[in-house]
Amino acid sequence: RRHRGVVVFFTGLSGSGKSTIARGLADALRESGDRTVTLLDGDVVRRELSAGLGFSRTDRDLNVRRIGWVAAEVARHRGMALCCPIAPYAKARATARQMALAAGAGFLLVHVATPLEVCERRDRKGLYARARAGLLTGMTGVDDPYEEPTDADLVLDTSALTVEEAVQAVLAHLTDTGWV
Ligand code: GGZ
Repeated sequence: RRHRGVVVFFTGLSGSGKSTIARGLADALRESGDRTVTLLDGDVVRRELSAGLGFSRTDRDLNVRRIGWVAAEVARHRGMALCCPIAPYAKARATARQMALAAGAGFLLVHVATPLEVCERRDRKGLYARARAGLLTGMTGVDDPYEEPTDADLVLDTSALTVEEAVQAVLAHLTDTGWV
């Protein structure tokens, strides 16, 4: 049977584990192999699609809208697109969902709800430390908002799950809902 396209949209704080889970999911899906997977990775998107944008609300919304649009185009052609921006604003996430549905595709919002204190303890890039020291302003979760999703299809907390378990949870959900 030919699959319909689907967008898996991960949202959560910096350091919550979105990209790691998305990469693991992409690998798992490519291995089982009956559909094409496009990973719109955060760093690559910021470099290739949203070069020049910063972290104001306007720029974040534009970044998330571009990601949502590209993902919807991928899904329109029956691909699976994985996106992992912070996407802190509910309205921009809703727009991404609408664009996927308008393209005749499915949309799965995965909230990677790792607590701020855990993200902050990881602080792989040192951004939280810089924000706490007042050297960086507008850091999501510190002095910039993150609107908790009320419409998540799946909620994962990577302080309670391994990456592998988180990937399996998304895969199980996709299987249960008929997307893979
Ligand atoms: C949040 C920031 C900021 C600020 C730089 N706030 O952990 P990272 O480093 O690799 O992921 C974060 C990334 C966020 O970019 P997104 O495109 O995902 O954000 S949004 O959806 O809001 O457009 C973080 C880094 O960029 N970063 N400054 N002020 N994260």
